[in-house]
Formats: sequence, structure tokens, C-alpha cells
Amino acid sequence: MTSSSRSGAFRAFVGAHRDAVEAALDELLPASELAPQRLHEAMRYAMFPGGKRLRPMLTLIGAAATGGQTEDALRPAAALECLHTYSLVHDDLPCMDDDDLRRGRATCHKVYGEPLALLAGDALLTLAFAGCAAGGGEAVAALASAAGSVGMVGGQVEDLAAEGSLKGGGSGSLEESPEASMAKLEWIHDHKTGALITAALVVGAHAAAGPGGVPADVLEILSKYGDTVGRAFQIADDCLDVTGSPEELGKNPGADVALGKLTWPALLGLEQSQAAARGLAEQASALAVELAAAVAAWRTVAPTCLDEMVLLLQDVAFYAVERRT
Ligand code: GRG
Repeated sequence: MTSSSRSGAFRAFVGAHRDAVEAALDELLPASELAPQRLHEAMRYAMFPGGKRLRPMLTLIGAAATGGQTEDALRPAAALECLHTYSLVHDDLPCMDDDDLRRGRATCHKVYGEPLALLAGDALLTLAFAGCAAGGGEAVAALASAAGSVGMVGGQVEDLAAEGSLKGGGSGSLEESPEASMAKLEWIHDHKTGALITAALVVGAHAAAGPGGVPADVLEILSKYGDTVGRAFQIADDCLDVTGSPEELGKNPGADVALGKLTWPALLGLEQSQAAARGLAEQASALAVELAAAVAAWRTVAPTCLDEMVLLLQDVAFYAVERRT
């Protein structure tokens, strides 16, 4: 598949599942009338109306692409969005990126104050694990690993160190050579962004696997696909920080340059970065075909369903790099 032959399968999938994801989120989050009301209001403020809902969609896709039922992955899908939303609330705090615009409106701490925004993030993080438990122990372990010090939080720490914002560690974005800078940047992206994108898919596969669990080869290919899409997604994010508008992004562009962040456009320029992202989408497309073969060797799935899943995974990969939001 090339970028000019996008199938529209991802847009159709989102259209078919968006209401179910919103309902699962509404069910998982405590009602704002429940004490402490202000905390639950702040959690709901950060969550609704929300953003693209990419991660919960990927959880449902992880279930479907491995021959399972999306319904089995709905609560874990909501959990992934809770975890992602916590990371955005904390990322926007003055001690992190210090942003005042997120998802098209004032950031959580601008409305509720820093202490409550911090605690709303904490509560969303812990709620994520309660929701993910519906997908079983393997799903919880995958999410914990992707979200913690060897995943997203670890990536965030190295990102802060690279921009020179960490007391006692890291002095800025320049490594000894361009190659070393690129290796550092890939490490940061793979941990800060890619780990959760891969976990979203893997959690979905575990949640819908049934007895016996997911075979190791299926998990490995699905994870490689997630890692590849995750890296492409973050390159696109870096490019959008240069080319996007506040209306498109729902946040202020130009923040990476202002913070002196290590980014793909800063290292390679815009065009080469966009080409690298497209190259990763091509690689992910090939992995989608490999995944279908591994799933077919494991479970009985109608060949037409498998073909549809390949198209869907390929469309997701190109969406990740062509998106404007
Ligand atoms: C633990 C204090 C503390 C802070 C944690 C972990 C962390 C702070 C931040 C995570 C790093 C982070 C925000 C990475 C950026 C990943 C990214 C590209 C986010 C934007 O995702 P989209 O575009 O957003 O999917 P929407 O709003 O559409 O859901």
C-alpha cells in the first residue's frame, strides 16, 4: 500500500466504535456527583470530549486483528485512554511542558489548579489498572511495563534530561555526533510514545485471546507493528509541532522549539523526517501481512476477516503519519 491508496478502513472503524468507547469511558470514570466531586469533575474535564481516542481504538484493533471480539476489549480500551489522559494532564503541568491549551481548551491545571490536576492525573492512572484488569493479568502486566520507568515515564525522564530540564541530569540535546543524537531521540520516542501505542494493541490481544492466551509469535509481530507505528506517530507529532495550527492540533504548536527539545525536524529537517515516517508506515504495512499469517496458523478466522484486518492495520499506519490533528 502507498500513501495514495489509503483505504479509509480506520476512519470506518472509528465511526463504528466511537460511541462504544465513549460509553465504556463514561462507565469507568466515577460520576462527577460522587465525592470528592471536584476531583471527579477534573478527571472528567480532562477526559471529555477528548481527543482522537487513538489508543482505545488500537486496543479494539488489537483484539480484532488477532481474531478476537472487540466487545471483550472495551473496558481495557477505556483503561488505555485513562492512562494516556493522565500522561497529558501531567505533561501539561508547569513543572513539565507548562502548556495552557490541550484538546482545544484550557489545560486541566489552568481550570482546576495544579494540586487538583496532579491528583486527577494520579487517579486516572490508578483507574486505568482497575479497567485493564478486565483483560486479565497479562494485559495488566503489559500496561504496567509500558507506562512505568522502563516505558513512558522513563522516556519522559530522558526527554526532560535532553532538553536540560532535569536537576542533576542531562545538559541539553546535543550528543557527540548526529548518529548519537538520533539514537537518543529514537530511544526517547520509543519509550515516551511508542510503548503505550504497542501496549494498546497487546492489551487488546490479551483481553480477547480466550483460554491458552496469545501465542508468542503473534505477540512478537503485533508488538513490532506497534513499535513501528508508534515511532512513525511521534515523528509525525514532531512535524505537526512545526507545520500545524492551534485549531488543527487543539494545543499550541512550536512548543518543542520553545523548550529546546530534541526532535526529528530539528535533527533531519522537515522533509526527511516526513519521508522517514512514511518509510515506517511501509514497514508496518508489511508486518500487518505477517501478523495475519501468524493469526491464521493459531485460530480459525475467516480469510475475508483477515484480509480486512490487514487493510485496517495498513490504514492505521498511514493515518499515523498523514494526520493533521
Ligand atoms: C509522572 C509526573 C509524571 C509525569 C508523567 C509520562 C508523562 C508525564 C508524559 C508522557 C509523555 C507524553 C505526553 C508523550 C507524548 C505522546 C503524544 C504524542 C501525545 C499526544 O497524543 P495524541 O495526539 O493526543 O493521541 P489526543 O489528545 O488526540 O489523545
